[in-house]
Amino acid sequence: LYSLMDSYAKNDVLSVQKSIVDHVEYTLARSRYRFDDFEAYQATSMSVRDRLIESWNDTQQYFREQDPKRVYYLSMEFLMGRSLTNSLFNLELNGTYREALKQLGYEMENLVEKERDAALGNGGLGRLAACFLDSMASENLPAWGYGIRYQYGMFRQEVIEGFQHENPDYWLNFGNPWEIERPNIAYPIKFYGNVEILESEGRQAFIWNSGEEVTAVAYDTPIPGWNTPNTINMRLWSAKPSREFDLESFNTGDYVQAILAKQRAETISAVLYPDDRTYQGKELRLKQQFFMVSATLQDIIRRYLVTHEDNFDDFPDKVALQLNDTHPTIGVPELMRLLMDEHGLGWTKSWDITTRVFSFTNHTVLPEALEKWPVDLVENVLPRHMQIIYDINWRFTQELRGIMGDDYDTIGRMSIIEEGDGHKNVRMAHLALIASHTVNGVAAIHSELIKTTIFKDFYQIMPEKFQNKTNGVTQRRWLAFCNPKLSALITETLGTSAWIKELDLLSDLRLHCDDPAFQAKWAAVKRENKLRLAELVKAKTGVDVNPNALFDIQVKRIHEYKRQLLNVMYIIHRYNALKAMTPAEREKQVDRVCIIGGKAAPGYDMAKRIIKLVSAVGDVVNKDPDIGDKLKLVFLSDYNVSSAEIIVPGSELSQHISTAGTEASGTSNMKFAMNGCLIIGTMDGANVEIAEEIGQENMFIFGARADVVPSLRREREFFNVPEEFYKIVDQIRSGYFGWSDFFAPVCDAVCGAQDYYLLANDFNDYIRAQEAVDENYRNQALWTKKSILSVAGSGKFSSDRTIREYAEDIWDVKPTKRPMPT
Ligand code: DL6
Repeated sequence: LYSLMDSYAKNDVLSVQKSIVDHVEYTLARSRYRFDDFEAYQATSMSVRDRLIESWNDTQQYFREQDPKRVYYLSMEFLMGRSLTNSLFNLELNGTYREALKQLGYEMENLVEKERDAALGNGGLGRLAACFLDSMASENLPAWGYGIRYQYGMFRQEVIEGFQHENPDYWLNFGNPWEIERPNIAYPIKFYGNVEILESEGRQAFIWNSGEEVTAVAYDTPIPGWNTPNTINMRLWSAKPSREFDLESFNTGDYVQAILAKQRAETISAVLYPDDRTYQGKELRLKQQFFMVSATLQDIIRRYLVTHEDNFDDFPDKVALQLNDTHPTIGVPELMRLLMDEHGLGWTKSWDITTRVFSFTNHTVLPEALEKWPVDLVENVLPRHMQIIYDINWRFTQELRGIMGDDYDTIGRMSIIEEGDGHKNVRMAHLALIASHTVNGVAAIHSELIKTTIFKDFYQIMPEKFQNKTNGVTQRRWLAFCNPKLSALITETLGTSAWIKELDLLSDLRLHCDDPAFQAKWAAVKRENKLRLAELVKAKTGVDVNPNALFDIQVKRIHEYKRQLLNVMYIIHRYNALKAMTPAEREKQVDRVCIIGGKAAPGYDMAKRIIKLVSAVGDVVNKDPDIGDKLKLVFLSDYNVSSAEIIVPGSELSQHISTAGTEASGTSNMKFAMNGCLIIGTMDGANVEIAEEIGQENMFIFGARADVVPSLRREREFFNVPEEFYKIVDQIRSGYFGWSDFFAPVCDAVCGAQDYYLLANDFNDYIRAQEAVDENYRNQALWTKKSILSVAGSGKFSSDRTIREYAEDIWDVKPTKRPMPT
């Protein structure tokens, strides 16, 4: 068999050209003599996909033969971005395809722009899942990602006169060349109905008579690793009408109603919920979650049984299931149901299996983001699952009584069922915690915080479950391919490109940080990347920015806790200070271009007002003739993976300024540091570990530390708030930037007891840190040195390292690399 594994698809320029042109002619049915850039993109992608499919098939075949323990990453979000350049990079075929296309009369750059981002995620959590897939493939893990193939991904943001508009992202409009539909891999997914209990021979059987049934159909996307023949799989489920179901309505003559009911099935995988901040209790969202996990578990069990007949004894030794936050947690009662009701196992055995396969990652300590589903809703949509959840809870609370006796307060706090105001809720985090063998936070500080806040009671009785797994990002996408110039300089300097796999090797750059010749090359690369970013700013906003200015960036979802407002208030402070100077004094100041970008959840009123404020302040500052190039502020709309690939390499200062204790980790901080951008930030999330790795002296750290934040909130009267803070609030309130009524709630939110995120408290220290930024920037040699040291210190933040830790400490899965084709 392995002799056949030699690639059928040849990778020389001529063969690549032939495969592209064949796809133009036979797949797209266009003329090989005349096809446009979009068609060229499609054909090129399909040609690349052919190569991926071969290695995908061979990898899966190898996994089947070796039968190692496998890990499945269950996530409601995968924020993949574009695939063409990433795949070519990982296959190391970039040069060949570029040349092949050039000879055909096409430029790779133009084709790349034709690809729509696959934006099946909100932000950090979804992008982390995408980085993890890349690392799992590159680390040769027998791993798959499972999720939903939303027809509408994250909305496209348009900002018109400062107001956010959400446009649907129908990314599949012109097809998606990267996916492979598998109509033969389909599972029935049931909802609603009732549960019948049949008694026979002293045993109870539970029959779930569903009230609605849809079919989950698999779509596979091959995920190539770097410098390995392994290609793993991302399997996304799409909802289709079930074939058997509802035949009756057809037969009773209500033909049109029956068709409409079938169409409704497709809405389950229609749209990604664009809010990563609050749980909303929407029935459709619960159906989406169940749809994803039910299809996934049926698929995993089916594959397992192919080699293990009807014996589940080895299941926990062959399967690890990672819950990406609580979103897939309904998988816990679903696995119990499948094992007990469909495969005839008893409760004890099923629970033993369940608790040995699941592990759970928490991504937030914000209480409003913790999912709680109303019991009534779960009972209605998933009646059998509600019974199982009650059973799990009953057994768990009995255990607690054994441990803590009649301490009903604690037992009530820990129960899966929250009772109150006549409403009952299912606390999904508690269910996930109870059923998982491990729970982890995503940065050291966050993993400690969950032990003392949201999961305190659980930590007291099951401390052994708690771990930390500091996030990481893939250096393939976030350095090697998004910043080719820096990447080339690093490889030239280190004398090896091995850092693309072993990111710790970057530490050797420290040896060169004081070398003026190296610094000059480094600075030249940054300047080129800044020019690219300046072009993007011009194209998106019409504003010309001075490439000699310091490029200062804050791009991320708009949230009060991330404190974009603090940034804007500082910009107003800077503007006021410049205005108060004489022209001669002004001339001496560092020029700044401030770029803010990010999407607000459509229902998040305050976030939308903050976007408007950014744009209103920008309008005043950018048009002020006294200010000129000294200060610019732009809001960059529709921040997404592809724009980040230009923004990150081109930035010099990036802001990660959440109130300490609120940002679980952050991952863009890692991307910026890896691209030689200095960080201004609080001691929050992964900033703490970034400071350990690259040195606090190479960052601009400010603000209250997490341990004092709770007491600061209680003791506001002792705040040392600069008078200027309230002057700026009044300046906004009084209409200096227009829209005074509209901005009133924004102003109220940072005054007195309302200032939950402590902007007033941190303002002075933030100004101090910003002044240090200017001072450092004036000394370009010092700045460049710090930029080099940032990159040198970012080795820890490779998602390869994170994934190795998950594999060893949580999943117990081993690399399974297929033999290199000869
Ligand atoms: O772990 C990935 C990412 C962290 O880096 C961010 O700090 C955190 O805010 C984000 N969390 C979410 C919220 N999701 N939920 N639930 O996206 O996760």
